[in-house]
Order: sequence, then C-alpha cells, then structure tokens
Amino acid sequence: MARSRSLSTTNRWRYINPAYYLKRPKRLAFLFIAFVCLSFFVWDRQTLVREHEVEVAQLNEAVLKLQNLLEESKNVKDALGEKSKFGGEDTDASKMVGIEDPISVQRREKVKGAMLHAWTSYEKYAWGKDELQPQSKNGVDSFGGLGATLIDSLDTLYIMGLDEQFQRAREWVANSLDFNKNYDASVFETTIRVVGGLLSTFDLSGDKIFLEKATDIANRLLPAWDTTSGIPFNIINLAHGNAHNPGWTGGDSILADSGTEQLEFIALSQRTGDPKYQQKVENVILQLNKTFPSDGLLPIYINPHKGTPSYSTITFGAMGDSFYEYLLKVWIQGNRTTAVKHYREMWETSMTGLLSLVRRTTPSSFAYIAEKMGSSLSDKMDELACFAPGMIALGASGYDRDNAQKFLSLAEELAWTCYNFYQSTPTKLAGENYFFRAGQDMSVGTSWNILRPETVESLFYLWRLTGNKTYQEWGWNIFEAFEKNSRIESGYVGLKDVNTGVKDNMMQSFFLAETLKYLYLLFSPTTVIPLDEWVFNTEAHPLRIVTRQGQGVINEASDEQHKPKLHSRKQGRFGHL
Ligand code: DMJ
Repeated sequence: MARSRSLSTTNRWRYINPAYYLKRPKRLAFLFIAFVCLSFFVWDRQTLVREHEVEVAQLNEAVLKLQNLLEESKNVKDALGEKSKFGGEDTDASKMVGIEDPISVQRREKVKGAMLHAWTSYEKYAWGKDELQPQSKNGVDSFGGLGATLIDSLDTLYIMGLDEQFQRAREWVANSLDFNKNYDASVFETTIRVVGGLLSTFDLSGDKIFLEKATDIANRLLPAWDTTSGIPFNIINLAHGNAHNPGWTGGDSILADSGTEQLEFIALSQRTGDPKYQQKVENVILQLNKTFPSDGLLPIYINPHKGTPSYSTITFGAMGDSFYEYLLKVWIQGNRTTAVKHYREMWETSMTGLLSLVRRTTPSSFAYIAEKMGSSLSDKMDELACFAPGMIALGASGYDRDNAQKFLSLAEELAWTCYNFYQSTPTKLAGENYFFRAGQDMSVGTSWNILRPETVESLFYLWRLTGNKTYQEWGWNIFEAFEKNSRIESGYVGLKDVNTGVKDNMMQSFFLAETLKYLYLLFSPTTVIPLDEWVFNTEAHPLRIVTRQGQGVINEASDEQHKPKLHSRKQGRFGHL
C-alpha cells in the first residue's frame, strides 16, 4: 500500500517536470495555447474594469455637475420665490436660470453663510441680549435690553429664507420682548433699529405681532416730541416717559437724532390708521423748514425750545447724516406726491450745499465731502458719510437729465473714494474717518472699524441703479476682507485698528441688519426688494411704499382709507394671520 501511494504521487508531480513536455510537443503546444488564452482573458477583464472605472468617474462628474446645476436653479427659484414674496414683476424661472450670473449666486450663498454664522453665534452666546461680545462669548444690553440684534436681524433672516431661525426669533418677540424698562433709551437708535425692524418684518411677513410690538415701543417714545418747538428730546425713559437731551450737547438736540424718525412713524400711522405718530415727526420737518438755510446745510445741534440751529459742525457724517437721507426717502415713501413735495425741495437745497463741500485730493483726485464750521472747511470725512453716494444716486432720477447725470457722476466718484477708504489700509477694511492733505490723498484718522455698512450700502444702490458690475466686485472685496479679519469662531468682531488688524469684542447689531443684508442684495436679482416698491430706513429695514393721499398730515376722519393693503401675495406664510 505504501509503495503504490508513493508511485501515484510521483505520477502527479511528473506534469510539472519540463522534461515531460519536451518529450510530448503536442501537449506543450496545448499548454502554450491555454496560457495565451488565459493571459488574453485576464488582460481583457482588466481593460474592461479600467474602462468601467473611467466611465464611473465620468458619470460621477456628470452627476456632480447636474447636482450643482440643480442647486443653482433651486437658488434662482428661491430668489424668484423671494421676488414674488417681496414684489417685482413675475419672471419665467427658466429664463432667470439662463441669465443669473452663477458667480453672484455663489457669492450670495457665501453672504448667507456669514449671516448664519453671525446669527448662530448670537443664538448660542447672547440670545435675547442687545449685542454679542464674541471674544468673551457673552451678551450685553447696550440698548436697554430690547433684544436689539434679534430685532435688527428679523428681516434679514426673512429675506435670506432662514426660516427656522426667523421662527425662533418670532417666538421670542411674541413671548419675551418687554419694553417696560426703566431705561433711558436713545429715541433715534430705538426708532431705527426696533420700530424700523419690527415694521419691516410686519411688512414682509404680515404677522401682526410685529405691528403690535412696534406700536407699543413707539407709544413709549412719543412723549419725547412734547417740547416747545416740537423738535424731540433725544433720550427717553421707556417705563416713565421722562425725556431729556444728553449733557454733552449742552442741552441741544442732535440733528440726525431728531430728523431720522419720519419714515418709521409715518409708516406706523399708515399701518395703524392712527395719525399721531406721523403728526409728531412731520412737524419736526415743518419747523426746520421755517428757518432752513439757502444752502440746506444744518449744524448738528438744534435748540429744542426754539427750534433753531446752534453754532456747531455741518457734516454728512456723524450726527448730521441721516437727516438728509430721510428728506429724500420720505419723498420716495410718499410716492413723490405734492403732500411730500417740500421734502424733495429741502433735499435738493441740501444737495446744493453738499456740492459746495465737495473737494478733490491731490495727487489722485479723489472726491470727498468736507465738513464745515461757520465759514471754515475741514478736510475730513467720516466713513459714516459714505451713505451719501447711495443717497445721491437714489435721488438723481428726480432731477432733469443734465442734473441727474451730474449727480450720478458725483455719486460714482464718491463711491470710488469710499471704496479706497477700504483698499488703502493693510487689512482692506476702512477706518472710522479720513483726513485729506495736499499731495497725500487720504490718511486714516480714527483707525477702528466696527463693521459699518455705509460703503456697501452705496455700492448696492449704485449697482441697482447703473447695472455696473464693478460695484459687485468692490462689494465682494469688502466682504472678503470682513471674512479674513473679522470672522472668528464665535461670530464677527470689529477691529481696534485697521492698520494692525487687532480685534475688538463686539458684533454690532447693524452688521446683521445692514452690512450683510446689503451685501446679500448686491448679489441678488433686482426683483428682490425692488426700489420702486420698498424704501430702506437708515438701518436697512425695508418699508413697503403705500399709497399716500391728501396734503400733508393725515387725520382721524380718513383713518380707514390710509390703512394699506400690504400682504396679499404671501399672506399667512408663517401661519399667523
Ligand atoms: C446705523 O445704526 C445706521 O446706519 C445709522 O444711520 C448710522 N450708524 C449705524 C451704522 O454705521
């Protein structure tokens, strides 16, 4: 048995012995052919696998492209949805997919991402507080505990379609917002941020809670106008209604603080049918018009008892700025009717004054708006005055052709200067103000940057009104500089110094209300918040333009006819109507 097993093993091994085949050529040939066939088969399979891999990769790429296309078309459809929510002509979606610049779509999404980051940080660290301090990760009540950032953000969240975030903010307004605060509030800041933010959100959403809250806070502010002249005191206690002016003005009221409530209070009267708000604020302009100077330039301090200007600086920057802005915008809000004709006249007078303040630098001929005290000019301009290019462009179309062109050109020149406030610093972010010296163009004065919006605001108007994409490019560069210097893990901060980039610890509420909103709109179709249907208050809260009838101030008898129809297209979007 042992022998036969050994024989059969030997037999099996003989097949791997080359000598075996050398003696049998037919078998050798067969083996060779079998080897060639097998090799061909393996090579063929491998080639097929490789080809399939290439095909799969190509298909993946195609799927990705299709996904991107789908995403883009969804964004455009969203934009169109927003358009129909916010007004503007209906447009064929497929046409829009064809014409909307994909770069704008991408940039808009980036800005929306920035808003989401700012808002999420606020929700996480400062919910319900006025402002977020991102470095120390806490909230502060810089406006008396009114949830300033939350209210300032409402319409931005709504416009950007951040619905869940909007809904949470809405619940806070409905259930936690309490104005009964023993706090001396700024009438101006409370009006532009809180009254403006709530009214705008009411106009957008149709949710009455926002109108109720706006009425509540406006009622608390109203006693501020009970002065001999009707020029308001600028500070009022929200619980007790005691009003006064800050000590540092020597008892005077501030021009911008007194002349920047008209849009909001007129809108409130239109929406409630109660004329008292409109009467108070329109009277301010009537009083100022009585002694309005021939150049339309008012000093920043006004005596609230006599209603006359006190000797002080004339400026389109801090403390003067939005007075001029509202002269134009009330005219627009009032449908350019005879009832608001005097606003346009006053504004045009002020524009002749503005022209007298325009100077040009050497060597680069940057146009700037100087400041004035008595008869002497000061070669200084605040970044705050960079709202002026947008305002001038917005008002230009109300002139005859030659003047319209002249003012539009000036607006474009000033916008170039403001853009260079940003471009001329190492961080590419603008300082708070600039000085102009012969031969040196511009140099930063106060060197902080607190995330202000004025330049991007002007770029938004200029892009809307001229269609020139250069303004989008400039806006994008500014956005990228904010991303680079101001974005931190817990929100956005200002810079203590635009030369060094050292950061501060505050996320200003206007960054969410204005800066990011104007940037978002800069990359959105023009049908989102069209300028012939909406007017922005000075805190970038869009108010819907409604029919204004009659001459001047409305009266009780005509309440009903002044109640506007605001929400027909998208009534009840959030189910609260
Ligand atoms: C905002 O509160 C308003 O734009 C106001 O008119 C001026 N200052 C800030 C933003 O810089």
